[in-house]
Amino acid sequence: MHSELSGLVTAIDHVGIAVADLDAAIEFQRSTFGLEVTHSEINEEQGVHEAMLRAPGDAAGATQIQLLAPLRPDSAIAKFLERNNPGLQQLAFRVTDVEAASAALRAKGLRLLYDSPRRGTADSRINFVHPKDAGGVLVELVEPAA
Ligand code: MC0
Repeated sequence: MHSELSGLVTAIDHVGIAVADLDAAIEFQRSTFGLEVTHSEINEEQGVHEAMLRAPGDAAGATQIQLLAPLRPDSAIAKFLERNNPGLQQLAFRVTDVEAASAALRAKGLRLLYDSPRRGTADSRINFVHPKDAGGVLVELVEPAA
């Protein structure tokens, strides 16, 4: 098992924005910045209806914007909207091995929100670093599906 993060973080995968109305937010990003939807899904466990968007010049969608709308009032996104209104909710790093990255961060004394990875966008495996241990930023670790 890796004891340090070196080499595990490969990119900024996405930045997540909490929104109240997903369709309106997609239309805003399209008409204002030219972003295109590449994927959308409902993640029941996370309580979100989400869309991933890429810049037209980023054919591979290397770094995406994730729009997150709440499915239910007790979800993390509903709570965020209540407290902060719409805005940046998370920064997601792409990692090669979410378990190894989580272990390396735990070893540094950071709190990971889950004991073991959960299902994220498009069958990725995810975990989160508590925002209070990451400079006030909710950091997600994403290991894309193979
Ligand atoms: C809360 N805090 C944040 C924050 N959420 N700070 C920065 N960014 C955020 N997003 C702050 C609060 O203001 C508070 O600060 C402190 O953290 C602790 O707040 P809390 O009341 O104890 O905790 P909650 O209930 O607000 O929960 C925060 C927590 C929760 C991060 C634990 O949102 C969570 O479990 N998030 C992980 C899951 C998630 O976000 N799912 C939605 C995206 P003060 O100073 O007032 O103490 S799903 C997703 O992302 C998937 C689909 C994917 O990408 O694949």
